[in-house]
Amino acid sequence: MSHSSTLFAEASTIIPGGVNSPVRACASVHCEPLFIAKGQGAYVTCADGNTYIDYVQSWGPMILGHAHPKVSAALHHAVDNGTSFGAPCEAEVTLAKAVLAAMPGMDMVRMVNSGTEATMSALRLARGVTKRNKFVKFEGCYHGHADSFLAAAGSGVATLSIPGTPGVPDNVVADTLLAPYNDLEAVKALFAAHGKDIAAVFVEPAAANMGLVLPLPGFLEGLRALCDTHGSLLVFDEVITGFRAALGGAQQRFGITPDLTTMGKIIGGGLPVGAYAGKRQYMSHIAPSGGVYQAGTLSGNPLAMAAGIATLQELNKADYTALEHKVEGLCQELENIFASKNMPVTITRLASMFTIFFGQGPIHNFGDAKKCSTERYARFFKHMRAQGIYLAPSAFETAMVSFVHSDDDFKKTLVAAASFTE
Ligand code: KE4
Repeated sequence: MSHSSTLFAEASTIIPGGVNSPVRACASVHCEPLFIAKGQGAYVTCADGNTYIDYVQSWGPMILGHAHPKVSAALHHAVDNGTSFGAPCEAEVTLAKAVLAAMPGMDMVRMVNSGTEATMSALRLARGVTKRNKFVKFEGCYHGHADSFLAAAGSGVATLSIPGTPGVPDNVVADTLLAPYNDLEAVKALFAAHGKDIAAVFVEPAAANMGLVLPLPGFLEGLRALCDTHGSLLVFDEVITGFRAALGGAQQRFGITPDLTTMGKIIGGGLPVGAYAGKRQYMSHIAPSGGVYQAGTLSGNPLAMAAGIATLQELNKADYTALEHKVEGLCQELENIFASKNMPVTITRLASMFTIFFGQGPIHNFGDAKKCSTERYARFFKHMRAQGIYLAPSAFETAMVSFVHSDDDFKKTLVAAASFTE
């Protein structure tokens, strides 16, 4: 029995499902999870000492690769000064400035401890500012596990086919209005029916939790216009795309400025950090400057701030264009491999993110994504893991490439994919 299996058996008796986050359990790909002992650069090593090329990257944060020397050094320095003060510290100002410098459409930012906290708080703020309760989200998008967002959610909710709302009262999701991603007419209909009651439209500007689904031309622009017309706030959930789609996130890449932005993952450099940011006219409503309450014992934690600062310092020097070209080449080679097998595959890509859908495209929304074969993805996942390639254990997630994945890593990935037969 492998050490990972032993650990999983023990974990399963004392941690629900043996994991601290459902999608890690590998249920949808019909295998046990690896327990990871170490990450280094583009690689992770499991408890049994086997090393894998890592395309999960902790679901996004590790864009610099694991244990980046600058991030590790910053943490080593910070930890010797104490781990938490419950009082403001300079590092919070430094990271806030770094985030706002990259996203000039935002005036203020509040640090929290997860993406869930960021979106939950942004929704409360939008409701407090507009004095409206309803909001729009898109089927297959995932904005964390706060009650209001668990309707037709993506990521682990989709992966495990969990009915959207066990434990969430119907009246809570009654204010959650749903539309298919990329369907502007559906959003117009919601505004026609509820316009004066809609506080916000929440959108992943590139949806990465139903697999990677890109916005069609005009979709984001249309949401911006509808929000302007109806006095609703446009909220870009950039927990994944922030500092990934571009240094300034999807809002920089697509040239659309939302009213609020939620972030996480990369800005913590692998430590627990989330954030929500926006124009001063909205953020000034947040306590203690305003009446919309939100708080957190460990918000702005000095260790997490140190990791985030070091990460963003490196990203400000990084060549996003070069990384994008490398990933474009990898995806083109993957398409060629599957075409040579006459295997119907659609690969979506944005910057250093990609998803391999086992089905015919185009993939424009959650319905399209669900038509693809999750069982063939499960077989592909297991095949690749056996070849030393660690992909997301779900067809409804997105592969991530770091700045330290090498051409040799890509070659090994392509060789492994080429030997996949079923
Ligand atoms: P967290 O609460 O997990 O830090 O962030 C929630 C969240 C919010 N918004 C978006 C766009 C997100 O993708 C996420 C979380 N992403 C998933 C992976 N797609 C987290 C992985 C997990 O649940 O274990």
